[in-house]
Amino acid sequence: MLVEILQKKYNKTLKECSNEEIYFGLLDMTKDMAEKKYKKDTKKKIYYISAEFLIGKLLSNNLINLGIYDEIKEELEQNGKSIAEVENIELEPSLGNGGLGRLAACFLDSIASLGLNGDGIGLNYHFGLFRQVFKDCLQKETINPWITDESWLIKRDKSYTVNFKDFTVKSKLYDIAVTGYDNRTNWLHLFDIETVDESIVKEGISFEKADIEKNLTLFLYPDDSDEKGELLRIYQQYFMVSNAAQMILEECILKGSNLHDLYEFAVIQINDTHPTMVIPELIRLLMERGIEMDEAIDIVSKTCAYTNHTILSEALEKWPIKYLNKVVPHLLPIIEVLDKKVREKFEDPTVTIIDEQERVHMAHIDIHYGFSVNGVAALHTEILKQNELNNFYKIYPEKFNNKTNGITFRRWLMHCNYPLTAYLTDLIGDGFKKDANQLEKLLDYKEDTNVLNTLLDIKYDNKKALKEYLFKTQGIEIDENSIFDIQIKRLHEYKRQQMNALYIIHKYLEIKNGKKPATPITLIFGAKAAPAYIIAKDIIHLILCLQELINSDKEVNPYLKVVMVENYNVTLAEKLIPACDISEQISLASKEASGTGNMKFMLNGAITLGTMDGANVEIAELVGKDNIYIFGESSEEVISHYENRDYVSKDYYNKDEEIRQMVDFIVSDTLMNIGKKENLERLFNELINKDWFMTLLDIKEYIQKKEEIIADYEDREKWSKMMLENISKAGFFSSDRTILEYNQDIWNV
Ligand code: 26Q
Repeated sequence: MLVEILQKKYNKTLKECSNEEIYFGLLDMTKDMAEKKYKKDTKKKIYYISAEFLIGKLLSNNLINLGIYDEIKEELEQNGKSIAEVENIELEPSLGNGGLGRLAACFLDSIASLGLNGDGIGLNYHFGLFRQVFKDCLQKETINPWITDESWLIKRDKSYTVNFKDFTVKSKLYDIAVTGYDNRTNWLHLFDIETVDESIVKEGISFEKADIEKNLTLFLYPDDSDEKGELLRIYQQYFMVSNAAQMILEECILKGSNLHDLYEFAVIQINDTHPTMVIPELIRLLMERGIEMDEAIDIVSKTCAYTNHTILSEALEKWPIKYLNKVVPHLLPIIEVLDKKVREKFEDPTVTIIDEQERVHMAHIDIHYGFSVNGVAALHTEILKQNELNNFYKIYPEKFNNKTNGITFRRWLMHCNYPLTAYLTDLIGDGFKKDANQLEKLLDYKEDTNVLNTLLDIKYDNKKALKEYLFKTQGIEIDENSIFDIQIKRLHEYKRQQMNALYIIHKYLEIKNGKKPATPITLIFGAKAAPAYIIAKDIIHLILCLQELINSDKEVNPYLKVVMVENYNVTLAEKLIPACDISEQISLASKEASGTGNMKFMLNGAITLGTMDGANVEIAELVGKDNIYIFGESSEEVISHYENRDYVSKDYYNKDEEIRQMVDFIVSDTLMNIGKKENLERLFNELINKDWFMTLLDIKEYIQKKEEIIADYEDREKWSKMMLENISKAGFFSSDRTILEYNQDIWNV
């Protein structure tokens, strides 16, 4: 079929076509096949509204889900082509920051793969998140265009009118097919406006913020509470939810809803508070269509469910009324009524919608006017219930539920780790591809030396593949015979990349003093920092300085190597994760809601070095303490430090010689000669005077545990058994399981 398409499109044979031509041929073919798998809407449908969908490249995943990957791979090989090279042509849409956006993408895959009728609704950001480049050991941001003339986007003949205070815009809908694994096709609906003007972007990523009609869907906002341009963020959010609300009502009416029964036709999952304005917007639209306000509120409350992804209070959205009035004044009368009703019913001043500082608490709208509130890992949900949202839990215990996150095994095993998938299939059959729990069959082989050695061989091959890829794409050289220790995730102080950096200093000093590790260690980082997050950027600076120092020191570089990959994204994750030995999950306990990278690493046979935080807790329960390396203070202890304000980083610095040595190294001449005084000093001062995320609290135990895991790496048999246990137990973290739970407890479609 591909041959015919290429013949028609380019008048060439497969052999004669360039990789680019083959890519566009496959794109046509796949889009067509996916569209044919579309099935008519069922009575009730899921609408997953999210400001972010970090979908990654789509070609291979679509081929896998359509069941033709092997066939195409072979056909290409027979004609002297490589599917990997064809895949390289595709640009990655960076329509997400990190975990939350990637989760939304995994969920869409699972919803379709389980045959559920459910669409995603979001925005078509032209440049997505910024592209990261390193210069002088600093992060710089540039644009990241991903939309080409021919792409996965299907332009629809659908448009809605969205009214803002000073003007009106007409939307334009683009769809991307979401084709399930051997199952139906759903849609990801991305709204846009035609007047967006890409040419207004000047140096880097700066642009004129005022002209909304030209910039509304230019960029995705970085996950940063300091970031200015909050007005634009409100414009984006309202544009997204107004389109969503209009589309949902239209579809439900078409299916026979009289709107009084909306919740029998639609369930709306609100992904964090970014789409929260859908609640007042739906109420407004129902009232416009003749429904009394009280009933409209009731209908919407039975339709909307909310997922919380964070316990960092600074990341909870609170929009000043003043701002909302500038953008969407027509929502304020509704929000005021919602607030008034809360005040009538409850005396507690902490649960109001509007606070004394005239700010609207978006999460409070979701909790009062949605029927479900869920956290994303067992520990996270407990902390919401007992701490952060305790006052709400006391009012609505029945609304709270946990849905531990998951990942799609189609992308994070079958696609990214073809050799492991093939081997597993040989051993245990391919039942695990639809029923992830069948990975446990692998446990039958835990004493089988042959199997254990093959797992090590596959890992080694993946390490070699990563080495080649990094050399080709970034000019970085690494040693496949070293231990690959990887920390890849957004840069944030709570995730504590700075703690890992202090470990590097510790190791560097040890090697300088003549103590050499048995096996060389390669520490790999990947992380973007929000452009306005100063300390996060300083941490990148520190890591890049250490990279330069160590990699050019002949005494040290045979034993230690530091690599920070540029522009970490889904595509890079797919190469890094299968090659990883040690998975760094070292957030300050209680701060990482779940984490999903931790699950991807485990599934690919990496061993976790982590704190008892987020889903690490559940990983530890599943694999048992012999198959994971846990350190650090517990979430209860950490929470009590915050409550009592009794953590003083300076005390740890003063009391401990070893800590002092590591921290002082940040501002040593050695490092200042490479890096910038201003950045290094600022980071140094932050660590000894603030250290809000308690790096120095856990650093000693971290180093100890890391030395233990590195020592255990030498025992290849023990290590391979741990790998096998981790892979076997990863089934629980399939997003198919997560989605089945959402459907059973929340959606009921
Ligand atoms: C808010 C206001 C203004 C601008 C940006 C934002 C913003 C954007 C993105 C706030 C937060 C985010 C992203 C949050 C996120 O990715 N959270 C992660 O969600 C994952 C999926 O549930 C969890 O696994 C992670 O633990 C959590 O950090």
